[in-house]
Amino acid sequence: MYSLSLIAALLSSTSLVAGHGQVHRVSSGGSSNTGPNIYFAGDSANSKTATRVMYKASSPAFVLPSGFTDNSQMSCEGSAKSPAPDTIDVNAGQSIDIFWEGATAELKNKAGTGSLTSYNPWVHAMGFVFDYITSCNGDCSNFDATNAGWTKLAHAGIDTSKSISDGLRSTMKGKPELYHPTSGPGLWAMAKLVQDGSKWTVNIPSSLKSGQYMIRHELSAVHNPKNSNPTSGPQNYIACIQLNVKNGGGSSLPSGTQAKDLYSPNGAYANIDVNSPSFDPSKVEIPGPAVWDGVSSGSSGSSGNDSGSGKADDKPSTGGNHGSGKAPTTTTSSKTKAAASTPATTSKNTGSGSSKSRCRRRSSSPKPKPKRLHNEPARRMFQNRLSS
Ligand SMILES: [Cu+2]
Repeated sequence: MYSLSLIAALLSSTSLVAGHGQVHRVSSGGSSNTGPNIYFAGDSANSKTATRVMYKASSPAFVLPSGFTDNSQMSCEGSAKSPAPDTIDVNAGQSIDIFWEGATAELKNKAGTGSLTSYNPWVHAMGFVFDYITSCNGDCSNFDATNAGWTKLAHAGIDTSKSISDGLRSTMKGKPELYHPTSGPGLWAMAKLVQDGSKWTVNIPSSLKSGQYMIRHELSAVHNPKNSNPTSGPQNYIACIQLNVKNGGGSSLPSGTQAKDLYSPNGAYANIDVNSPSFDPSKVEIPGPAVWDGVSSGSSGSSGNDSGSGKADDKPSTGGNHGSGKAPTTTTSSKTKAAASTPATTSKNTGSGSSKSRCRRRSSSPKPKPKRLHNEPARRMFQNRLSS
C-alpha cells in the first residue's frame, strides 16, 4: 500500500499536467452515496453507487468541443449505456449536494478550497456549471441515455457581483492557472464550487412528478482557450447521477435537448478566451438551452444556481450567475446548429499530440482514491504513464 502511494506520488510529481477529477460522493438529506471508483471496477463502492462511471484522468478525461456533437461522449462521458446500480432518494423540492474530487493533489490544503482536507479538491477555478435532468422512463439501472432529451435545471457562469477569494486567487496563480479576471469582480461558478469545498447543490423542482430521473451535472473548465491545438478549448466533465424522486408534483419534463445539440463546437462558448486582453466578465454568456420553466419558486435558491432563463446555444444569456438575482438580458435567437448533420467525431485519442496544454489528455498520472488503492489501478496508472 505505502509503496504504491509513493509510486503514485512520484508519478504525479513528474507530470507537468494539471489533473482532472470525478465525483467523490452525492448526498441528499442525511444520507450519502459514494461515487464509483473509476480506476478499479472491482471496488465494492461500484456495486452500490448511483453515479455512472466517468472518464479517468488519462485519455480522454473530458469532452472537448470536437466531441460536443457526439451523444456517446456528451451524454454521460461514455456511460450512456452503462448504468450505475443504485439510485439516490430525494424528495421533490429538496436538493442533492454533489462533491467533486480532484485526480491530483494540486489544491490539497491550499487556500481558498473551503474546509475540505480529507481528499483532493477539484482543481480548476474558471468555468461554468450546468445541471440537466432526464427521465429514466422507468428504472435508471436499465436506462440507455444515449439519445435522451435533457432539460436544463440550472446553469451558472460568472457572477460579476462577487469576487473570487484572495486565497483561491493566489492558489490558482501558483498552480499555475492564472485566474481571470486577474483583479476585481467576477466569480466563476467553478471558483465558487472550489471555495465551497468542491461542492455543488442541485435543487430538484417541487413540481416534478415522482419517478426515476438522471441528473447530468456538467463542469466546463475554460482555462485552456481553443487554439490550433486539437486538445484545447473548454473541457467538459460530465457526471450522470441516478435519482429516485419521491413526493413529487404534477409536472412531467419537456422532451428536452439531446446532448449532441447542447453546444456548438464552433460557437462563442467553444471559443471563449479568458486570457484575451479584451475578456470582459460582464459579457460572458451561458451556453445551452433555457432553464426549464418548471424550475420556479418552490426551491430555496440557496445553491447558487441561476434560475433565470438561458438561451439557446450560441445566443445564450448574459452574465448569469448564482445569487445575483439578475435577469438575463440578451436577446433570444433561434439556434443555428450544424450539429445534427455533423458526423460524430470519435475523438477519443486526439489528445496524444499535445505536449503543452494544461490538463491535456494523455499524461496525467491520476492518483486513485487513497482508501481504494489497489494493485490493479496502480499498475494501470503505471502503464498509462509509460505509454504516454
Ligand atoms: Cu483538468
